[in-house]
Amino acid sequence: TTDLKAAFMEAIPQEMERLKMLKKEHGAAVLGQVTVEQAVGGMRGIPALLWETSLLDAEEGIRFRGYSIPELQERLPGAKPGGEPLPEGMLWLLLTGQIPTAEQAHGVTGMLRERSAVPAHVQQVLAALPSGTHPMTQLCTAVLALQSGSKFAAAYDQGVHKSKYWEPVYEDSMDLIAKLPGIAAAIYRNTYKGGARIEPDPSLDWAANLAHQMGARLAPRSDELLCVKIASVGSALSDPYLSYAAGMAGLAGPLHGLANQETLRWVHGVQQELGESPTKEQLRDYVWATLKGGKVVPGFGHAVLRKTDPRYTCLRGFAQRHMPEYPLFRLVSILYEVVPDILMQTGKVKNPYPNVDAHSGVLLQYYGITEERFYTVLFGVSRALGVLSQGIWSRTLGLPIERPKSLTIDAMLQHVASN
Ligand code: FCX
Repeated sequence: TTDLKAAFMEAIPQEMERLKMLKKEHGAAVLGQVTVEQAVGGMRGIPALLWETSLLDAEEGIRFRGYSIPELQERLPGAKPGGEPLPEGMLWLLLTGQIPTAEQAHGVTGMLRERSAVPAHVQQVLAALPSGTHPMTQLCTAVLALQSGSKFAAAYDQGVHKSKYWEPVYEDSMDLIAKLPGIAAAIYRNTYKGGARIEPDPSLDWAANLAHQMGARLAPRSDELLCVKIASVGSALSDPYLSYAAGMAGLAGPLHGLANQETLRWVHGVQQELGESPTKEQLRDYVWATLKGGKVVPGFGHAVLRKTDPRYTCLRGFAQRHMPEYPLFRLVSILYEVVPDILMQTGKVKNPYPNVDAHSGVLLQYYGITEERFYTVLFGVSRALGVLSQGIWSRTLGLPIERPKSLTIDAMLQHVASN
């Protein structure tokens, strides 16, 4: 079948059986212990959540349904033959666990196109926001404005049986994914191009239409760039709109989702102070000055990874293929040689290597998307494929409300004393 919903429905019985077996045969098994350091350290590394669409290993990097990023670049159908993977193919894989054929990926393109119109009231809400509103705030606002159309919220009000939750959650998720390019483009046009809208082009796929509606198709490869970028929360029965908006708000911190803008600002600071091609010595001094100023070097480090982020390597490969002489790319390459040693010398940075944010802005700048405060919206659009796919599975499998336990310091001290 080229129908994603039918393929998903085919995958449900086996996945439900696997979960039932896991709970029945291993429900009492211990996954690990939790230390005080983890509890006060951001719950780092505590195995406490079922998440099927991706798995992040500190050494191995990220795998989506078992495939590494290079494997996906090889196996997933391209926007163009031999080109970067179509995000629609990624969505098919994340939801069904199967690598799609080109026909199946194009079937998703058509299905999303039918759902892609952004309601007028959402455009009006965006236009009413004060100029200067951060693009990520605009994205959350637009998604919440869409929530009035949630099919899950309506079905729940009408008393839908819990075994049927998955269907309106699926519909909401596809409706939302389909509308994100139009919403992101409206935010970009309102914020940076005076609001003049560009209508979607029905001949284009999901990511190409994002570039088209942004007016960012300055170079033939900018669609492919968005493909490569895009292809990387609802237990309380919040519908997909509320859940996704909550996740995006949580993402929008400078240490995480906004790190891509922070990195570009920092690199522009290097260029302003040291010119286009600083020496390694000058860069070392600049990095130490950043650290002595009590600031982090954006684009380096990671809460889980303990090696160079495979997303960085993927974007670096794209740059080497398409913009090897671009000064900003060459500067980022030299930083890759200089920064890790310094971070290692601090003795406290657990992962001194670059993450995706050290490279994402370079490519966007090259293709003329120079407004770094918009970058996190592109991350938000890409993350929708994974988080909404998992959200559909969580409701399908009937996973209960998530509630990790919190303790006071006294309660921790009592717990330690009694063990
Ligand atoms: N520059 C300077 N100091 C850094 C650092 C960096 N790039 N990365 C970590 N450190 C510091 C931490 O600030 C902490 O210092 P402290 O003890 O004085 O508070 C110490 O090293 C130990 O932190 P560590 O355990 O290595 O890292 P955390 O898990 O606490 O934090 C992030 C991980 C990603 C938040 C951290 O590496 C950082 O701030 N990086 C810069 C921002 C960035 O690039 N974020 C993107 C993350 C990632 F790409 C993603 O969002 O997917």
